[in-house]
Amino acid sequence: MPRSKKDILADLQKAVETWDWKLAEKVAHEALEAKIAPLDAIENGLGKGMMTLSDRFDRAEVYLPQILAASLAMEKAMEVFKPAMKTGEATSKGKVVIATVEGDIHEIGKNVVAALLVGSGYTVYDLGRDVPIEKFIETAAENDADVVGASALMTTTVLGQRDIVERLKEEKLRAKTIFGGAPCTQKWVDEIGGDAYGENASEAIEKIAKLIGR
Ligand code: B12
Repeated sequence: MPRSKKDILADLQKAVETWDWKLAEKVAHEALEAKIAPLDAIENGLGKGMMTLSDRFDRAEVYLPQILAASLAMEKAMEVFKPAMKTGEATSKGKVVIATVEGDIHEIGKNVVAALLVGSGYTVYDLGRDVPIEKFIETAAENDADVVGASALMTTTVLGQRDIVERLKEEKLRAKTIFGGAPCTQKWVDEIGGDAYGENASEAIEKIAKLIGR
């Protein structure tokens, strides 16, 4: 008997929480067979697992090796979902450059946002993690990007987001900006003159749609 969507999502969450990449891969395939939308599975299964694990890490109940193993489980499952996320839409909803700023190797949240953007029909230039500010600017200029998004997970690297706003202005590029990551807040984005703040991936998608306005 096929399992319910609720059970499958719960198992995706569990696979990340228990850093079990074999389970993550297996249940990701099961989710596709059960016709669960990849975006749903990523946000409400895998993503939830990473969020609860983050909280446990903050309470020192788990440590970096477990977090690393959980990231791997998440990545393995994302690989399974990726081919199913090609939208097939003839026209792109807009061009978005996204990456994690220089000095910062955290990429799980950025990957979730990028995956949701691809799945929602945007053309995404995902530059990866630990990306120099100039690379954001160059890519935005070369592709006439509509939006530049940057993730920063540390109080030290969040400053890179401010540099992006400044450099885009200096180069007179038309791209709007959106920022996210643990130390980033609406207040910070207002302070640096950014255009939007995304607390989570769904909010990121919503706000990017507004920024592009088509
Ligand atoms: C996973 C993790 C790691 C993994 C990263 C694996 C990977 N491939 O990404 C590993 C183990 C490698 C790691 C390493 C380190 N980490 Co770490 N890590 C975390 C942890 C536990 C969870 C982050 C995460 O993935 N969350 C799950 C995702 C889904 O959530 P998210 O990232 O917040 O993303 C969501 C939103 O923020 C938003 N969002 C994210 N990006 C963007 C971008 C845009 C444009 C938008 C709109 C929205 C958006 O949408 C996402 C989806 O909902 C956090 C704790 C925390 N509370 O965040 C610490 C944390 C970020 N790490 C921390 C530290 C200190 C480090 C290390 C320096 C540790 C060390 N001593 O070596 C190194 C970093 C080295 C470096 N130069 O970068 C600190 C940072 C403290 C600070 N100074 O600010 C934290 C806060 C832990 C802590 N409480 O101390 N880490």
